[in-house]
Amino acid sequence: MALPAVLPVGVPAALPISPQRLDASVQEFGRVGALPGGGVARLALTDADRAGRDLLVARMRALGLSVSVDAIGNIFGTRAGDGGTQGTVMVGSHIDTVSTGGLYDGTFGVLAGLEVVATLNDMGARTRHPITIAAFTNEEGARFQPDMLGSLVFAGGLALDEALALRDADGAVLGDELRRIGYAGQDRGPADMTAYFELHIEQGPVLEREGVQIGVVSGVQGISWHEITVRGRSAHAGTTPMAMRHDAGHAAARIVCGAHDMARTLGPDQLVATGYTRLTPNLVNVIAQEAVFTVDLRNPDNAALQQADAALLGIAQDVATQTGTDVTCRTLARFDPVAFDPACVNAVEHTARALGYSTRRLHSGAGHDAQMIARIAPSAMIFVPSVGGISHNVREFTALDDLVRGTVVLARLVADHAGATPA
Ligand code: HGY
Ligand code: MN
Ligand code: MN
Repeated sequence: MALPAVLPVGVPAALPISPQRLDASVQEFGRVGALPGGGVARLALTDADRAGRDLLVARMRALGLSVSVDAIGNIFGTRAGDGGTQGTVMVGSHIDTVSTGGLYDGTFGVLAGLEVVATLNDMGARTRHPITIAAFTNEEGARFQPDMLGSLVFAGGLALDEALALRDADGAVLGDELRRIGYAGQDRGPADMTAYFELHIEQGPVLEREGVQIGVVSGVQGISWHEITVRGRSAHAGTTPMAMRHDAGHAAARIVCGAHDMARTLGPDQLVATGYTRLTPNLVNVIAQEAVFTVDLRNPDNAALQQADAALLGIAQDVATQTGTDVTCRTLARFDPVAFDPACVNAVEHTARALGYSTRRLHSGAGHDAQMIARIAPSAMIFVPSVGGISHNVREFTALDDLVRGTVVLARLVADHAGATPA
């Protein structure tokens, strides 16, 4: 969509969002699931997540939004348009966090949406199309896999009953947890969307390193999560000759090192990480009988990512043979790279530049709900800098000025695409 050359009279280029109100929102949500040393832990569908959801619903209602919750627990707050329910402009992100979360990952995009609506309300502005703020369930995938679960189900990429049957590491069932916290909804989210814009912190070092104010996100790289289980044989660490050992802990370590060596051969775009490792019986003097661990592979090039997937499975098999263990691999998530809608990406870039902000295009290293919504609506993302490129860490930080700039860009995009007019 081309942006209006002439702004409607009474709708300023930079909508007057309130930095104080935005900062207060961020600090308020930072107290929900707050960790003693700073940061937050609101793992999906825990009591802390419920508290965040309850606060969000209350804030949406206070802004006069109509709130709906769908069957996977996605929350939608909608500001009606004059022209009926067609052509909704949706913004949003997620409010669940990893267990070492910061104040901004996901939550900032949802709170910026609230700030845009609050500003339009202050202005008495009307819009031709509805505006919906979305908070999607279990974006992080830290407790239930895959990640971006709520937006994936909303976009039709995963059957609801399959999602509801997912279990966490302790065996808790997603559907039971959703009912337990009171967010197993009956509603449906917006059916007809003009565009989806997600404002998010970059979570990497690029914008800060280059001194750029706004990231124009062209797309999201491919993601491949593997859970590998190695079965060996527990034995005494002091009496068992090395040649007789079937050491699952040793095999797991060799697979992880093999994965890192393999990634290096595929070039700097191939990323690899091991997030969790569980050994059984996990005792200092017992050779591990079982190791369960994850390997997170990412690459903007899908062919290279497929090559990495295949290579990882080969490494696991070879190590199993060499260590006399058994290995099985389970895919926890596999998403191809996604390119965002060119017109929406151009609108982000044009708007940010028209507002006088410096920009640069980049793809996202992290997964986001936008990559799922892109399946059903023209979508794009706006990044603001992360200090030190740190995220998924309680030290995550983005300066208020940067939060404000991102929110002003979001507000302009919403005003233009929803057809804002003064009272
Ligand atoms: O894993 C990711 O990239 C996202 O934080 N869920
Ligand atoms: Mn996020
Ligand atoms: Mn995250």
